[in-house]
Amino acid sequence: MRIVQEQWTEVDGRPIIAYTFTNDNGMEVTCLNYGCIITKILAPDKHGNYENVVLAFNEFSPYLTNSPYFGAVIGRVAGRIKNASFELNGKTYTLYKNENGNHLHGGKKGFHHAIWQGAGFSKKEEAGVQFSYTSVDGEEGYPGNVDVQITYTLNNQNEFIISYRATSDQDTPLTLTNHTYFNLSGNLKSDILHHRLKIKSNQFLELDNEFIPTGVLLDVANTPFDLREGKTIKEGVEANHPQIALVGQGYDHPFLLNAHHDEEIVLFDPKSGRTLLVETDEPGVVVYTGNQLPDEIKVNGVPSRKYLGICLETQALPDAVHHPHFPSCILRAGEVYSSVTKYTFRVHEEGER
Ligand code: G6D
Repeated sequence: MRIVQEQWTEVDGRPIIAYTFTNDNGMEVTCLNYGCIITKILAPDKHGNYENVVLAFNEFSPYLTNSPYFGAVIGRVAGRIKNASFELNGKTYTLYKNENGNHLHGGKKGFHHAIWQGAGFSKKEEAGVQFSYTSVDGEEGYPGNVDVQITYTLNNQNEFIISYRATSDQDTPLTLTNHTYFNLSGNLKSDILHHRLKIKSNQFLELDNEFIPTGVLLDVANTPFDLREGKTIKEGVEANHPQIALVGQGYDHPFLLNAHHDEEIVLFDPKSGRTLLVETDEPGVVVYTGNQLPDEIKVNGVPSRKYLGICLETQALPDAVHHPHFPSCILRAGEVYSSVTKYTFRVHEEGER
């Protein structure tokens, strides 16, 4: 296992460092201490070609001003919070309104825009980096001083593991995730429409016209959201269903997982043979098929477009602060938030297990 770090630039006089760790098979991950952003995951195809399978910019500045959260950690709360406010312990908190009067993805200076303290490590069988950040009381309107550690680890089994840990000195909502867009074709040779997605989920959340959960859990059966046997993204996004149409002919929906660390999410690209297995202890996963990817930006030099990447945001359910029947997203003062999501990269022939 190897790790190297290099300074890319400075922001507000603070160094922006890229950490690149490589395993003994040749799989490589690069990430930044800015937003814990993942800029590269080199994974093999069925011919042993290592290519980048994530959407990223090939320079730093767009991450400051114009990124659809490429590769970034999201927090304090991933997803939307209706009316950018919530009540906790009898007090009403007002958050930064960054979308239609609602709060999205941690607000204006969410965790994706924070500069984290990084500490790289390399052992015989694994290498990675631990990022740390303190979100101070009142940041973006949230209560409590929250200490967060996020550890990225790559091992020799081609597993990339993200471990999240946080504590707070006051009760506060906390829903962390990673917003990487995957495209298993390799170096963006194609979009994701022919990727197959399989998810062990019997229910998904109905969204309103601001893409916020209504609180209704819908059964997936007989809908394009039934991914239990796997579907191509094309089959799903072209389906005639009001919830697919609502978000711009795609998925942008939270699924409630009925399995954990049990091959619950599988993304497969038949052409390259790449398979991504995502396993998590989080209650849900938001599947976003890049329906709103802007046309005016370039991604690794390739013009951005709809369906160029898919996000699999393992997390608590969005707007849980307003839905007591959702799993709670409240981190109690003095308790520990702990979560692990593992991404395993394999190679299969079409139809192979
Ligand atoms: C859009 O609705 C989607 C979000 O789910 C996504 O995270 C964002 O674009 C990047 O707002």
